[in-house]
Amino acid sequence: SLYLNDDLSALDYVQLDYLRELQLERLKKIVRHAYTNVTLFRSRMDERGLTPDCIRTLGDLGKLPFTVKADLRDTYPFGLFAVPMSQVVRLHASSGTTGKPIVVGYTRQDLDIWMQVMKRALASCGLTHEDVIQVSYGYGLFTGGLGAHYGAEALGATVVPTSGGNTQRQIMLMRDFGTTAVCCTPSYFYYMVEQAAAVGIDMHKLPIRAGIFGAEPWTEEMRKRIEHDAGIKAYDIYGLSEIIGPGVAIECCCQKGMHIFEDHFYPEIINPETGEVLPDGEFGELVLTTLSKYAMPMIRYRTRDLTRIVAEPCECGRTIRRIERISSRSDDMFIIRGVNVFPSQIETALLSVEGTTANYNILLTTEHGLDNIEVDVEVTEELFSDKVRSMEGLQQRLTAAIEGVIGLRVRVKLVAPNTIQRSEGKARRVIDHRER
Ligand code: ADP
Ligand code: K
Ligand code: ZN
Repeated sequence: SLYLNDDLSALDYVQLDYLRELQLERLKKIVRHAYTNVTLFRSRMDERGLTPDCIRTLGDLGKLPFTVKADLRDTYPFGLFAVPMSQVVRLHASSGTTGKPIVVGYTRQDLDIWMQVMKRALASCGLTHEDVIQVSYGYGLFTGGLGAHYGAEALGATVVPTSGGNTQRQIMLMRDFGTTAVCCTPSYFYYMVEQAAAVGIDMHKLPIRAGIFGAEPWTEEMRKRIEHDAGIKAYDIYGLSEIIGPGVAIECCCQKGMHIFEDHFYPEIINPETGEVLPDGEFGELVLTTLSKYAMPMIRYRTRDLTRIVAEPCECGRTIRRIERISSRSDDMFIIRGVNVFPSQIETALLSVEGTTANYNILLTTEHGLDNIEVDVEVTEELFSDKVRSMEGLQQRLTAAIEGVIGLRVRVKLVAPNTIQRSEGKARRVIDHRER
């Protein structure tokens, strides 16, 4: 059966010539599927005089046009779906810039593939059906919770679907159920460790031995700290809703880069300025093509995530290539507690409120191990010299406006006119003082 006794992980070790053949076969099929069923793909290929028959080698992929995040917004909600809604069995959504989220859909078979890659992902960091896996990613429209959940179940592990939040309860269940692995964002786990310590629980003394951490950028220093403070192995997992969700790539026990499940997600690295495809080993923007996802195929999707492909064989013996830890994104989006925030969202919100100027800074800090946003906003001269009460009213309106758009708690500080630094070129609105 798919669930327990098969060895899907064998695909991680396939002969490279077989893998390339499989990828090419799948690529041809998915390009034809996308061309036939998605107006955007067809019109862009037609414009360039391309047909699905132009794909004869894996290298021919480079001829195809890119897909970008704006394409998902512009076709909101279902414009990129390539099957009738009757075949779509699940929807997920992630945050977008204009209040409209990015929507993704899955067929039954797409969900099976997602489950398989998540199962392979968990197995690659040494988890088995003996493990008790606590899923503390949010369950819901966000892909993290359900993605990890089904993979862990397919592995045969005992799944504890706590979702995010209610940290003291998370810690109690972790102890009482004998949780051996946790899936969540690295920053949330860091907070859990702190909260555990605050109530006198030493994670070193609990059965927990692994963390599967992703959905936000984090550093090697953060890994070391988590591993030291909790006595676990902390593994980096990568994914994005547009491609499938978590389980696109993950570290093996060597913890030297993330193996990408390239039998399903074909990676390219491009120069983000020119779009030129770069050879393995060179640093640039990760571009992914889904080779086997049918509800919403993604052809050459520009992730805006910056990394490089590591083609050298890994000590673990897996033949599928690796990508390096995602060091940054190619645009100025920032992520707070696992939620994507764009400076433009904050600007739109604060400028919709009267009494402010367009001079503002977004200050990112760490307080008690959690990310915090402070928005410093200059107010007009008249208002600043006005009564305290109207200042308070303004601050509340601003806070509500910004929180309404980004869905996160924010501290708004009204500052005196002419105190925020002006820019002579590009404004640097985001000041990131977080401990990372
Ligand atoms: P949302 O857009 O709502 O945050 P996604 O899960 O689709 O939901 O976000 C995917 C993005 O999260 C990726 O494109 C990447 O920028 C970031 N991300 C996910 N995993 C990692 C990771 N392990 N390291 C760094 N960034 C990550
Ligand atoms: K079990
Ligand atoms: Zn490896």
